[in-house]
Amino acid sequence: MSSELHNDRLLRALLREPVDRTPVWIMRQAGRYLPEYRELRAQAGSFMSLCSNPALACEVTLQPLRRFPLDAAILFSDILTVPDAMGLGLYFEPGEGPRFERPVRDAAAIDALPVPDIGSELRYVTDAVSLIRRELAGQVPLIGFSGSPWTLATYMVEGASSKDFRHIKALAYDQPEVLERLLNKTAQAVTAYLNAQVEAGAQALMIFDTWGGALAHDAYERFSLRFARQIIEGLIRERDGRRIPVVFFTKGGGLWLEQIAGCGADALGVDWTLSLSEARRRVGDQVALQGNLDPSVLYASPHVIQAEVARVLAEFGHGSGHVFNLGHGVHPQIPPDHVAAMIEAVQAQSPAYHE
Ligand code: 1CP
Repeated sequence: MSSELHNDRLLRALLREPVDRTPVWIMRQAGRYLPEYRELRAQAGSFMSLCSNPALACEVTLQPLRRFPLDAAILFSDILTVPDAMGLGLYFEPGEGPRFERPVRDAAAIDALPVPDIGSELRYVTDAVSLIRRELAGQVPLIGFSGSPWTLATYMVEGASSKDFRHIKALAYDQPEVLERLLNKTAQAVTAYLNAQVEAGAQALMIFDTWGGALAHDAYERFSLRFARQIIEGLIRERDGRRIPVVFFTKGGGLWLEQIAGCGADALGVDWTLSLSEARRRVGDQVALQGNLDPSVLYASPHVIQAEVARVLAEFGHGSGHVFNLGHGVHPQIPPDHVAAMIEAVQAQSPAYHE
């Protein structure tokens, strides 16, 4: 595999090295807002049949790159493949989102869970990573990812998406050591999974802690951040002479930013609830920042989108260390033209911040 990378803006910005303009990619850039994705998914029959077939996962990964001049590809997969490989039985109820056949709610179920053998159970993911790398041919870097142990555990214990997290919170308060055993096992699986993605060709890694912001103050350190730190310590950080940057994203974690900045990641994802100027002031030179346009801005008209892009770029200000992104995933109802307007605005406006 040729290791030459023609566009390394993403990797450079994540390491706070100089760039000519701010790199941009979009969380959930491959997915339901794209008609070509909806068509392929209808043909494949289900979301999991896309994920588990490396050729289809590769095709879906590349779809947004054919439309937009993005600075990164992100593996098309899902965070819930890891608990699926631990035997929980992932399935998708049409229109309802992910579900597990066998949620784990007590010590006996948690202690019986295996740490999966990534090489066999998640071979379809690492095969997709190798194939995508080959097809990208150095056009842009490929981001691999996983969920954080806490975020994965919310689905593993609740058995589905949740608004109140009642089962996992009850477990956290009644039997914290049992929950810690689950998080520890999941952290081991996630570490092996991310390293397997690096070995297959992933050039940057992102850990999604989508539900970290649902935790109470001290509980965030105990049940989320600590395990993120443990994972990051165990990751392969260099490959083919290049550093593999790690992004850690706790949605709703703005209150704890200083604390999160010490987790060992090169960059932090930031949602739209705080300004990048404040975020930058609070983390200093410790980490780069990725974000943080409110995804709902993309419902507005292109001239408003341009103005909001201008605002986010100005909030970060001059110098490297910013990767432009939304503050969370793109919504399925967004017109692709509006995504194009956002990317064009970043390309047109950001060089001024790197002179
Ligand atoms: O076609 C469909 O109906 C499936 C929708 C879908 C898609 C497109 C799901 C089910 N997952 C994905 C892909 C996906 N999931 C990616 C692809 C790469 C990209 O282009 O960004 C990524 C990175 C994820 C990660 C993911 N899955 C997260 C963390 C990031 C985030 O958005 O917060 C979470 C929480 C999930 C769980 C999940 N999987 C799918 C859905 C609809 C959900 C969210 C359910 C919920 O809100 O609880």
